[in-house]
Amino acid sequence: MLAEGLDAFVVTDMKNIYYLTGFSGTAGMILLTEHQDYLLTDDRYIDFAREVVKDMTVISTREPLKEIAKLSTALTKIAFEDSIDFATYKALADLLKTELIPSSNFFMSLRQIKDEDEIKLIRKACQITDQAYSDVLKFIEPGRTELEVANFLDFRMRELGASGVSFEAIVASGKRSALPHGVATNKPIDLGDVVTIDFGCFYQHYASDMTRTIFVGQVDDKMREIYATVLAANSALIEKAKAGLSFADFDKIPRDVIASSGYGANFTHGIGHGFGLDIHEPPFFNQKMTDQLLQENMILTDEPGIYLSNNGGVRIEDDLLITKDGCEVLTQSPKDLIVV
Ligand SMILES: [Mn+2]
Repeated sequence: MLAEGLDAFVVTDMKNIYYLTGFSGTAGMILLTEHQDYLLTDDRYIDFAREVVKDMTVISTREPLKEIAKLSTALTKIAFEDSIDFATYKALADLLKTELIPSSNFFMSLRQIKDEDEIKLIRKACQITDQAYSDVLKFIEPGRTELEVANFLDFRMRELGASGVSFEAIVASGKRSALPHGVATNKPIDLGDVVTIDFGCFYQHYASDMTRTIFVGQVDDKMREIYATVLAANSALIEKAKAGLSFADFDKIPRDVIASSGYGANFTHGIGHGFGLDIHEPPFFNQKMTDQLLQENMILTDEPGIYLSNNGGVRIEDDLLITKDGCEVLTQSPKDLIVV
């Protein structure tokens, strides 16, 4: 903050507040200043806040913005997170009457690099995801609906220690698998369907995110070819990902594999993303990002896909921990073509 010339920072994103303090209520704000930091929350959370937040002054209030205005009267350059809604911004501007500096990624840039404890929790979230996937393979059969499969995964991951899903599970069967984000519906899975399953959990606040594509009863040659291409793209990135690789190459390496097989136009989304406390966090990737480099202890998804509206789609997604010399694949579920 000093380096950026800031007197104070108003933190409103609950994930950032958790990251800074370990406080995980649904309401709270933080005011950071040079000599003292404040966590403002209301009576519902005050005991919990006092228990977990030892290095900030914890204040109970139902009007945190007014409190922040009182605490920062002598300060002039106050940053705020530009993700706040307009009403909050307007109230803040009216109360503070000073220079407000919008900030996009101040804390997110810290969150991109995971520490040892965070890696442990994400590793565990991935293990739960792997186990639930292994179990759901025995559950999937013709006649089960996509929603039943999604609910099975949700319940199973909670049984294994997850606090919930990290996002609404995608279970897309038959031609619906060509929808990259086909959230589960009441459609029954049919014999001969391809089924794309993209899901994950939160374990002690940290996410996992995995996709596997399987086949029910049979698989035709076209889908076999597509599957092999997507798997080759996923594997090519695992082979090359390491600290120092450019963001541009992170996208280019797997995308080239798919393009050289003639399906470039059918890979319609980004190659991957960071995740942690949020299921989608920076970094994101494109081929213009030649001067940004992977760093040790980033955790990134590797999720190439090919989608053909008349046949169906295939996506394979793993979670990679970037290391000095390579990467560790945190999701360990098998990727051989599976027909259940
Ligand atoms: Mn993902």
